[in-house]
Amino acid sequence: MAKRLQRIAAIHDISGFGKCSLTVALPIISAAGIEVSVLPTAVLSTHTGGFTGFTYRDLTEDIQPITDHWKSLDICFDAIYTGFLGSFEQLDLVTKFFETFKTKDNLILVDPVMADNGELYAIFSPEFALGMRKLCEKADIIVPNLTEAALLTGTSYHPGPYSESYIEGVLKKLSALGPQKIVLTGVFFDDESLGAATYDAGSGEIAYYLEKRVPGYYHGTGDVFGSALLAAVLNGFPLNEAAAVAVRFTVESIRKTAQAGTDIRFGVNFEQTIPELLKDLRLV
Ligand code: PXL
Repeated sequence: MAKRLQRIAAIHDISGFGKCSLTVALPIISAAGIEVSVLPTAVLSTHTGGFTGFTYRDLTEDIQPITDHWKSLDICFDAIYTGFLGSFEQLDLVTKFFETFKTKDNLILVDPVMADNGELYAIFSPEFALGMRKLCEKADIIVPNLTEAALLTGTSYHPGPYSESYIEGVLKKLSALGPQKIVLTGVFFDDESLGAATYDAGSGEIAYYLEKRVPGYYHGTGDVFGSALLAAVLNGFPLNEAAAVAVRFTVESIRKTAQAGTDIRFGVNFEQTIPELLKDLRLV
């Protein structure tokens, strides 16, 4: 009998315009040969980063019925990938989802989307970070940026440049929360480059992968990164190599966007970079 496709559950919002969360996770992970079941937590007209007047249809009420229906169908997932979650109630419901679908063989990847550049996103209260920390405790892999890492570990945020000893301290504090594998984004040691650091608590290995920095702040890049990372992990890449694939994909998508001169709120040109991602993943 043919082996079934690997399958993940992606639990994020749908921001109709602006390329982030599900409109990024679904195409990237599907292109990498992995089936994506989507559990939308909210429908927005745009993401909340830099737009005003966006609509926000909360779907909290649907999360448990969707969980129950999927369970009744005996569906299983090779990974569960969560991103932007809008409330404490959603954090609790996603915890229940983990309890329902976690097995000894699958993995939970939590991207604790809540902050960047030293600041919480406007819609979150400081207490939300504590709830997100609890969710991270249940993950196998977490993918915070340095602002989120500070919030999760209850330490103050430093804008960088960083030293290796500082980054290693952050990685170990994050792993002490529970996850075996940490991928920290927004790491840089000088103004020329930018990338990610990884820590595998099982092997004790710490690795860095940096690329030449493209100036400017582009929205949705955390989701582009997280989706490519998960695609690489599920395609058998070790954590440090998966992070390298994700950095290359994200930076190249940003580079294409910078060349096109698009509004930075509109997301990055990941679509045009998918062929390079598939080569990097050795799928073509
Ligand atoms: O890319 C993260 C993200 C996802 N979803 C929504 C957001 C953001 C970041 O601002 O606003 C709705």
